[in-house]
Amino acid sequence: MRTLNLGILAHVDAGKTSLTERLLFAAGVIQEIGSVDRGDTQTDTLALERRRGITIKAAVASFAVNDVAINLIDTPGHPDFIAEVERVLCVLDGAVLVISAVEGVQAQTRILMRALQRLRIPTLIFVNKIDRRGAQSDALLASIAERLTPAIIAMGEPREMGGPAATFGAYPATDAAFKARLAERLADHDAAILDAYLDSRRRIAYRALRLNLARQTGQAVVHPVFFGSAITGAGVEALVDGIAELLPATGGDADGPVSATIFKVERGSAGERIAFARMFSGALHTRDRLAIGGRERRLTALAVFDRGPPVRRDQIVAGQIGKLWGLGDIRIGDEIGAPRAVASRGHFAPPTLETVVAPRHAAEGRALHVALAQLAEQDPLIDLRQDDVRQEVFVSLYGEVQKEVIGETLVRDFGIEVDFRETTPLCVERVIGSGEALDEAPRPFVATIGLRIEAAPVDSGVAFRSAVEFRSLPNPLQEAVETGVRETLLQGLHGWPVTDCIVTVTQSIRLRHWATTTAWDHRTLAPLVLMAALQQAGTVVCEPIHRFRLQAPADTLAAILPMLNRLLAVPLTQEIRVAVLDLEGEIPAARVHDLQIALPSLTRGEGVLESAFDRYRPAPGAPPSRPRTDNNPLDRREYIRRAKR
Ligand SMILES: Nc1nc2c(ncn2[C@@H]2O[C@H](COP(=O)(O)OP(=O)(O)OP(=O)(O)O)[C@@H](O)[C@H]2O)c(=O)[nH]1
Ligand SMILES: [Mg+2]
Repeated sequence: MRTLNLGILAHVDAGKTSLTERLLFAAGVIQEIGSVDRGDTQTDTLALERRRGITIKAAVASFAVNDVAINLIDTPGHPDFIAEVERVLCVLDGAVLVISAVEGVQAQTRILMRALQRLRIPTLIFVNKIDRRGAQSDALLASIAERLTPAIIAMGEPREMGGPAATFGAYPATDAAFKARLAERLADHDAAILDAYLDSRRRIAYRALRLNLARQTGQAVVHPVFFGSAITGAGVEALVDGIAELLPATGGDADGPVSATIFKVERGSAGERIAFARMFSGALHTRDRLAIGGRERRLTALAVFDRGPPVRRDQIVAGQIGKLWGLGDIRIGDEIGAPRAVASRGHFAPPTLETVVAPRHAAEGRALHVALAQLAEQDPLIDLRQDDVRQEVFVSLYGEVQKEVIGETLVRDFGIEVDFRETTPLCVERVIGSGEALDEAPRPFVATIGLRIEAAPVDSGVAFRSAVEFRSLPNPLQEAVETGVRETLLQGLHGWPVTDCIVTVTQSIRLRHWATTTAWDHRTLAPLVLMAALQQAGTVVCEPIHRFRLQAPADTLAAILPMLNRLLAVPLTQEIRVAVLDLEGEIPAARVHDLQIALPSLTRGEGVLESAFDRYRPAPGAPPSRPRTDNNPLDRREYIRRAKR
């Protein structure tokens, strides 16, 4: 049996969880349709999800169509939980991007589509909520073509939109106009179809076009569009047929070398760690011994998703998704067996906010740390930073909703009440020019290191190179220098992560006491040299900026503008259409929440705000700084004193 691992992605509230429920019902996996509003769906199972009516964690459910086993992965749409989507992307064979027929293309829709395209994930588009008043079809198709991708083909059209009787009619094979549109679309990426299309004497068989459509959809160069309603079920059957016909199910090589990726980790009722794995090749069996991250682990139990909830099995094979027990401290992103060439990280912007978490009862400091570490293992982007001097824990964040969820989880799952300090932006430091420094075996180090740091293009990250001969800097010592360099770059001249730069080892001299030279000397000296080079180069602190879109009654503009001004937001374009204001602009990430809170009273409760990270921009005024939590390589004497301890 072939398998299709299918992600359901969309802007918040577009109807992913409702659609997942519908698909499971249509396939006969569930006998009754659960509802997000009642809190009894298959995939929103956490108490917090049910109470808030939003998805927080990605969840898997499975069904079968013909000979294809489909694992649906329902993902959260709220931008605060984008990290969940990030991890899922690397295990998908295909995706359904859901768009609300009423709200249309939204901020997150664009961000998701960009990621899907970058990764070439075959994607169908499902326009949901055609039963709701204000639902659109032609205008929406035009907007999808303009704002997402022109490479779309509507597979049918909605009828009686805007009410419960709305249906979807797929274009039949006999529809000449559809056939012509299909041929034209496919001709963009297929020379044979282009030739036939241009030659009016030749006719292309409809079946050949459909096969070609499946091929091009599988290559992610064309995106078929369906319409329907997750609530009434309209169009869902056509979508299921489309999924089975047009998205590429994989067999995978069950006899090949083992290759699997962990995309989710949760804790079982007894506190045991359970890893969700997607098998790309080979097979795993219970009691197998696996090497993970240099350590041997024994797989004690496994369960495979198979037409419904996961079932205990002895083996999991290529293509499948399953739950694995017994793998110790396994983490999200870990790979079992042969590593895959695809980078599995960094499709979306990193968190741009940070807050301090403090236990309400001082005695729970230790317990809080353990609890947060456990949350961080389920969510690698909850980046913990411990300030030993002030005894504080910093947590990086996407937004206020995520902060609330962390707070509620700590109470519910760990019984720890916490307070959050004010949320502050997570800035970055960009290198301005270039700088170079050399330290020749300063006491107490038995090592000589020269380093150069220079600016690199935006978004290129940190590159580390060596310009010295292998003989004077053998691998273990080079790795020690690199570790020291990378750790130092987490807190630059002003305490923020330094990004987009190239660090080069320019000197490393063999000393007389070579034999005693250790990795410790290299690792510990490197930060001092790097900071000296960085001071020479200089950095500029950049703050995260969001792009926002605000829709509100036109007559509220006069109330909105002063508020934008106060929050340092800059309107870029504004348009008024039929008494509705549509305003786009930029706003510092740390102010988005204030705007969200102020909006209802400014707009009689009718304002709608969407925002998404756009870029980092130099912070105005004196550069903001962040207290250091490392040994402070900017203070040489103090650093050496602490390092020696
Ligand atoms: N009228 C109508 N309402 C819908 C439809 N699909 C979903 N809804 C409603 O829209 C709201 C959001 O639905 P969800 O299924 O939770 O949306 P979601 O995309 O999973 O939301 P997140 O996971 O939080 O991003 C709920 O109140 C649903 O009842 C639809 O086709 N028609
Ligand atoms: Mg949902």
